[in-house]
Amino acid sequence: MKSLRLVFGDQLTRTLSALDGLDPVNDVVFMVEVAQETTYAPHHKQKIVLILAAMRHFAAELMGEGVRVHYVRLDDPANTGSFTGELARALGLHKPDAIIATEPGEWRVAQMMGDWSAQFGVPLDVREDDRFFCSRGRFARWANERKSYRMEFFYREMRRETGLLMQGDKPEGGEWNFDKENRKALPARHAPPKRQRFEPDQTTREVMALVARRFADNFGDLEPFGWAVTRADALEALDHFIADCLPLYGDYQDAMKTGEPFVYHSILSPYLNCGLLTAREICIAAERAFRAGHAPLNAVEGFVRQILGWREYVRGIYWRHMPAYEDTNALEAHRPLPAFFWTGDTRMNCIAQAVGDTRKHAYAHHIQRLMITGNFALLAGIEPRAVEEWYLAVYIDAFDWVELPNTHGMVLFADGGMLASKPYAASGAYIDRMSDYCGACAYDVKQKSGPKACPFNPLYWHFLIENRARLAANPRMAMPYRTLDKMSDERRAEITREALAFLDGVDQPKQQFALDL
Ligand code: FAD
Ligand code: DLZ
Ligand code: SF4
Repeated sequence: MKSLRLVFGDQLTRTLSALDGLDPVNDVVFMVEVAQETTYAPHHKQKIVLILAAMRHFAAELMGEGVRVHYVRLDDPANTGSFTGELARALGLHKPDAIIATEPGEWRVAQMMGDWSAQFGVPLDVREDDRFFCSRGRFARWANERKSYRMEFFYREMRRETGLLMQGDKPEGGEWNFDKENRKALPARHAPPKRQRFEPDQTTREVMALVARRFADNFGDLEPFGWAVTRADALEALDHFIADCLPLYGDYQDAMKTGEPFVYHSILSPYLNCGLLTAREICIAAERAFRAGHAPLNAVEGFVRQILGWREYVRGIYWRHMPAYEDTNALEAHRPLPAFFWTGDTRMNCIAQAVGDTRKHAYAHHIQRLMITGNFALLAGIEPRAVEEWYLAVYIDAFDWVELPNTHGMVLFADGGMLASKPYAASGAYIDRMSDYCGACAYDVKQKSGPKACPFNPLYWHFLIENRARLAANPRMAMPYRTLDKMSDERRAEITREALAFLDGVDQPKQQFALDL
C-alpha cells in the first residue's frame, strides 16, 4: 500500500498524525508552496518568508531521513497555484492507494478538502490534529454541557485533565489564576533582555529574494529577518525564553514600552502555529522551570494559561461555530478601517508605535493588539471584517482559527459575548498606566474634552452611549454605566459631538483631533 502524506505549511511537526506509520520506501510526503495560500490574505512579507523557509527546511530534514518528498516551489513554472491543482498533479505522478492528512487549521481549507475523495476517487484519511490538548470533539462535549462559555472554567478542566501545575486535584499554589500580580508597568529605567534572533541561511535568503520579487507591495519590512525557521533554532528560542524572560513574564505581561516590542513575551507563537514547537513541550518546559525554582508561579501560571487556556479555547470556539461565527456583527459596527492601520501615519502615538512595531517585526504583543489597535477599532465601531483582514495580514502568527476569535470575539465583541464576558473597552488612562506612549503624544491623556484631549477619552464614553441598549444590562458594565449616568446631559452631548467629529475626520492623513483646526 502506497500513500500520499499531506503536510501543510502550518503542520511542520515530525510527530504530526499525518506522518504516523510513514513508510519511507513506498509513501510520498506532499508539500506545496501555492499562490492560493500566499495571497488569500495580503500577508506581511516576513510571514511568507517564515512559512516557505520553514517548509523548505522541514522537507530537507525529511529527505535527510530518507523519506520521499514531493515538494513544489512557488516559482516552479508548472505550479498550478492551488492545493487541489497540485494534488491532482501529484496523484497522477505517484498513483497512491490513499491520501493521508491531518485535519487542517482553517475552515476554508477543510471545505476544500471535503470534495477531494469524490473528485479524485482516492480514499482520504483525515486524522485528528493531536498537537492540541483539546480535540474538537472534547471541546464540543464541554460546550454542550453549558449555556455560556468562559475561558476560566475551560482552563480549569484542561489543568485537571493534563495535570499541568496541579498538586493532586488542587491547583498549584491554591489558586487557579494569579493575574492580580501580573499588571505591573515597566519601571522607567528597566530594560528587558535583548532577544535572540537568527541569521537567515542560504535557503531562507532564497525565499527572501522570492518574496522581495513577488510580494514587494505587501505590508511590512522584509529585513532584518530574524525568525527561526528550523526546529533546532525554535528549540533554542524556547530555551532562551525560559532562561531569560519567563521569570518576569507575569509581572510585565501587560506592560508596553516604546522601542521594546517584545518586553518579556515569549515570541513563540509563530513556531507554535506552524508546528516547529508543540504546545505540550512548551508548557512542560515552563512547568519544569517553576518546579526547579527558576520562575515564580505567577509567571508560569500566567504563561501556561495563554497556551493551555486561551489558545485551546479560541480554537474550540472557532471549530464549533464556523462558518456562522464570522458573520455576526453584534454591535452593528460599520465604519471603514482608517488608513493609518497600514501607514501608522497618525498623531495618536500609541497607535503609531503599535503599527510601527508591527511593520518592523510582523509582531506586536497581546496588549498592543488588544488594548491599542483593538481598543481603537472597538471604540470607533470599525466593520469586523475589515479589522479581521488587517490582523490576519499583518502578524507573523496569524491563522484564521486563532486570529478570527481573538479579533471578532475578544476585541470587537462582534459575537455578542460568546467568547468574552464584556468588551475590553478602555479610555486613555489605561494606556497611560501601562505604557510610556502618552508622554510623547501630541494629545493629552489627562484632558477629557477639547482639541488636545486624547481621542480615546471621548471615544470610550461615546462607545458606551452608542451601545447602551446592547451593553447596559451586562453586570460587568454596571460601573461604567453608573459613571456615565452621573454626567450631565450637556457633557454627554459634548462627548458625542467630539467623538463624531473625530470619527468623521479619522481617515485623513496625520489624523488629529481638531489639533490644527
Ligand atoms: P506570549 O504572551 O508569550 O504567550 C504565549 C503563547 O500563548 C503565545 O505564543 C500564544 O500561542 C498563546 N496565546 C496568548 N494569548 C493568546 C490568545 N489570546 N489566543 C490564542 N493564543 C494565545 N495569536 C496567534 O497566535 N495568532 C493570531 O493570529 C492572533 N491574533 C490576535 C488578534 C488579536 C486582535 C488579539 C487581541 C490577539 C491575537 N492573538 C493571536 C493572541 C496573542 O496576541 C498572541 O498569541 C501573542 O501576542 C503572541 O505573542 P507571544 O508568543 O510573545 O505570546
Ligand atoms: C500561510 C501559508 C502560506 C503563506 N503559504 C503556504 C503555502 O504555500 N503552502 C502551504 O501548505 N501552506 C502555506 N501557508 C499555511 C497555510 O495557509 C495553512 O497551512 C492552511 O491554512 C492550513 O489550514
Ligand atoms: Fe494614545 Fe491618547 Fe496616550 Fe496619545 S494620549 S498615546 S492617543 S492614549
